[in-house]
Amino acid sequence: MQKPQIFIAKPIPSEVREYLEQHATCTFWEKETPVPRQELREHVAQVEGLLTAGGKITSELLDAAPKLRVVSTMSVGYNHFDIPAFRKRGVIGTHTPGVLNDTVADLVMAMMLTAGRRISELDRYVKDGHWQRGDNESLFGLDIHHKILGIIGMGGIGKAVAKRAKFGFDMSILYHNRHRNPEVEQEFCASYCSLDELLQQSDLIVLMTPLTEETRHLIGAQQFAKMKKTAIFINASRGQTVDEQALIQALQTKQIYAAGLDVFEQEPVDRDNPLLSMPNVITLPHIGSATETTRDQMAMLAAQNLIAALQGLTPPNLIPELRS
Ligand code: 8YV
Repeated sequence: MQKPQIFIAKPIPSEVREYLEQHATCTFWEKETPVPRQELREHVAQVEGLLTAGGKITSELLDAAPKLRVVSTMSVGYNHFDIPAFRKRGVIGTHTPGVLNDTVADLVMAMMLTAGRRISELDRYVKDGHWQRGDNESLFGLDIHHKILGIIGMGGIGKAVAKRAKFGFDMSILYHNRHRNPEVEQEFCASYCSLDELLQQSDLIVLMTPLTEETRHLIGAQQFAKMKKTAIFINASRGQTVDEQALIQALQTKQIYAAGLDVFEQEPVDRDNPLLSMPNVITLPHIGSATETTRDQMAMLAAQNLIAALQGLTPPNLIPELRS
């Protein structure tokens, strides 16, 4: 049987390369910079399978790809896929849930601690030579242990955060989700509540919901107004789930205490974005899953999804909205 042609739009580890080469005729994009749009269009026009990571897969791109049967993204989020266009053309879409949960949850905990104990601000303070005898009280932060944590979006990553918070930091867990989850209620003594209740009662708020039309700007001025003045707000989902102007205002007017952000409405973030000059805001370049081990696992899973689908099997991680 002839091997299918595939295009891999992102550098991948050698074991994943070898795996793909066993099953397909591969064209690899070797550069770290994203494939320019026109080149991507030319490549997808030739292939049955595409392995990607974040560039938009639009209906216009699918139109340029008459042979394309499968698009596999090396990410859990798939908001860069035009799902109705996939459905209309019968193109299979897959993603990589699960393998990144612990790595992203670790980063969420790091952001909570960094924001609460002002770690990046005070690291700068020492390095810039401002530390003086007797200035200790002005350096106080907030505890995170024993606090109330509100998790918005209780999927795999939300659960990994709840586990750390409950068993590592003895926090009480509130959560808000599309569906109630009796398992997490039992495992982490988590309480399900409305979004408003969660915002009002939580000391730490972690936004982990996928980006959809329903969750775009889920957190805006009204929601920040409900939070405690001592609240720490963490976003490790997608920048567009938050109205960034409202977040900036909430921080400028001290409506909330601090924020930890791994994602922004525009990425890379504009250099004049006011968030970058706020000492109580942690700004990270979308590195939730960015460890070598986890990215390797994501690449392998994306490759396995792609090959399974091309072989006519049900891929392990079909995008939920594309399941028949
Ligand atoms: C990265 C992510 O954007 O998995 C996701 O949805 O946001 C991140 O892990 C992505 O995997 C980059 O390759």
